[in-house]
Amino acid sequence: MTREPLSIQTPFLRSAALSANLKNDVYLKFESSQPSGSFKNRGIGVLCEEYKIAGAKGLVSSSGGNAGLAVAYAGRVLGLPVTVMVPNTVSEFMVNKIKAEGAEVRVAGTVWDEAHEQAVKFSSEKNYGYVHPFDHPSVWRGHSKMIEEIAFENVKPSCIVLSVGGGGLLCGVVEGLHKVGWRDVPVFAVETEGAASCAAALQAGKLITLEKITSVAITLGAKTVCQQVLNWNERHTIESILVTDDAAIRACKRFVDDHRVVVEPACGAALSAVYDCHPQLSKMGSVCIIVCGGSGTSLEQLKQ
Ligand code: PLV
Repeated sequence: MTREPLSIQTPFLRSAALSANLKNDVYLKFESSQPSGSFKNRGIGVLCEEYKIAGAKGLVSSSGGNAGLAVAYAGRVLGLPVTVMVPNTVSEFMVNKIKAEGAEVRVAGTVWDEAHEQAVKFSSEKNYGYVHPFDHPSVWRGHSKMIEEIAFENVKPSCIVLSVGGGGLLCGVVEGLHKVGWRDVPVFAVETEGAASCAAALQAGKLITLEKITSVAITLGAKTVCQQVLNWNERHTIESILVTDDAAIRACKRFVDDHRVVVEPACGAALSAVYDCHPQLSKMGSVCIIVCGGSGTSLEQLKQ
């Protein structure tokens, strides 16, 4: 192999199990197949390469886990040192994966927002490029490519279902829909009840900062979504769906049986909206779920 790819084209398949369950075609975009196990490789790969070209000495990120793992991966491929700030909710299982990519991991605070503050400070002290996990145009541009890949398959779903943390995936997907001329394809933005910063912002029409995160889906746990979510909401149909932690975990387990892939509850949130035939989806035709993935959950944790 020459240089390892920063991200790859992922499989796009119809799910027999989910289609039979919903009584409509359900397609899956397997972002769980990216090198670090989540869609993050796409946008973060783009941003890290830009920093490398601009001459950054290193990279620093703040993360609920997956963004950090994607930065660690990109840093190793690009030959840049990486420091990842994580809240203390991130499991040892995940911390070890980030370290295995050669990055330094520092625990900073109890939620992602606190780790973010530390990482911004660190980046200016050390002259490292700060890799924001969701609020950066290059990150959105990188994520948007997954929609171009779907359009290339000549399947136009009637809607997209995805999970929302800080909204980077959502902004990238909507950008991609506009790029391929699918402005009429609505997006269902799924969150768990204890991490519903997107639902709050969409309802209020302005950014709302949650007091705390109470969901097990820690990688959905940004207390405020990015402003770009509200900007897109003025030009694109975005509907919010809330699910329980239990439903998200149940969906992860069913997904292991149906598709032999372990994903995090963050991804289980989007899957559960379809497994549980959410009423908002009943008025739609075919559905495409972005299987955003996530490397932070072991099979053992899912069972517990
Ligand atoms: N996770 C971010 C933010 O965490 C992180 O640092 O890893 N699905 C998975 C598996 C994720 O890891 C994330 C984000 C999302 C969905 C949501 O993506 P977003 O933040 O772009 O909406 C606090």
